[in-house]
Amino acid sequence: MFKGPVENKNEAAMSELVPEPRQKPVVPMKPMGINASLLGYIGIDTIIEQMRKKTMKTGFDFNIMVVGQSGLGKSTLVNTLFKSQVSRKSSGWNREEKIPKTVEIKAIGHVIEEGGVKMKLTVIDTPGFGDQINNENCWEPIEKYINEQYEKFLKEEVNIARKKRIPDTRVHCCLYFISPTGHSLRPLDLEFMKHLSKVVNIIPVIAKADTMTLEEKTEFKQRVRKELEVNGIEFYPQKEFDEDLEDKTENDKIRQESMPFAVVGSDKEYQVNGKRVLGRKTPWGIIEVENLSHCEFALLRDFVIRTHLQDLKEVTHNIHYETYRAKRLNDNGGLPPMTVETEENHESNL
Ligand SMILES: Nc1nc2c(ncn2[C@@H]2O[C@H](COP(=O)(O)OP(=O)(O)O)[C@@H](O)[C@H]2O)c(=O)[nH]1
Ligand SMILES: [Mg+2]
Repeated sequence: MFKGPVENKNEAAMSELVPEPRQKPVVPMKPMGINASLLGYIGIDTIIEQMRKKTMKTGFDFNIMVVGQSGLGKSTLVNTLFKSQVSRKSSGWNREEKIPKTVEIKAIGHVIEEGGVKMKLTVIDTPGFGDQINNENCWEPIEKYINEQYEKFLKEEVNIARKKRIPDTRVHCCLYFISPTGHSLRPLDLEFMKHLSKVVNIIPVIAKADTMTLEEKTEFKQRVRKELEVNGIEFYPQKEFDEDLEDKTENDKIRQESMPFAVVGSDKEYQVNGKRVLGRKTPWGIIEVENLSHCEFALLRDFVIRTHLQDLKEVTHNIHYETYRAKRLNDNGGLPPMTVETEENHESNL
């Protein structure tokens, strides 16, 4: 049934490929009849499969930074997120340096593989943030780190013999941990998010949500959203980057209801109704971290990994990195920073 007309049509199209000179460019004729969809088939949809194969081969980088005061459960949450011991806690260098004196930034990379797709996940921990008596400007070392990654990428990009695939160390997402006080955000929180929301995708989370009652949690979430709005702080997903109505509808819901995700973290498993679940054991029972009626961890995980991972990467590249790049090239009189080798050189060259 299908074959005959298709072949005929192809022949017809072929004969048209030998046009008389100076005629209009050959446009495939409008297919007619029942096999219209087959006739017009070009194969553009196979790009999805091609992209999938490429991604499976090369894998991709995804870099998450966690920021917040010590003891808010950053390391625990990161472990929970990937159900593997990926953060600082696991590498055993937590013992001696209980509270580092200054903000240290540590990046630990792990390759995670699922369904044949490789993801090189790097978690950047910032122990020591906000732990000092005077926390003025404590966002600075973090901003510096983020900018250094943009600079690295930029240098690779403007290299004459540039790598086919530039290693991406740029921070795609910064989880900012808010203390579950039930009061308001602290000046430190506002300062950090105010400065950093311009250079990185910030996702605010309320830490240790199990320490609040349901009413306290709802109220605190509302208050945090209000305070962020009053202070003009834009968190991810930023309104201005919604691409279409579908994005807007989906993201509005996240912005107005889910944010900031009130999470509970744990890397311990318990037996609940015959199933092993990640949870926290308390005298009153087990808090299941992946149970939506217990906390919003699963929402956060789905948001970062399942629905917005690619978008986080794109906003980082198209907005934050682009802003950095334009500024750097401008400062450099329109020239790419090619001769610049180190950070010190770069400063003296400017
Ligand atoms: N109640 C409660 N405790 C938590 C939670 N997450 C972590 N903790 C505990 O808080 C302490 C500090 O956690 P850690 O992940 O090391 O915090 P970090 O300093 O921010 O990395 C540990 O004793 C954790 O077991 C949570 O969601 N709820
Ligand atoms: Mg930690």
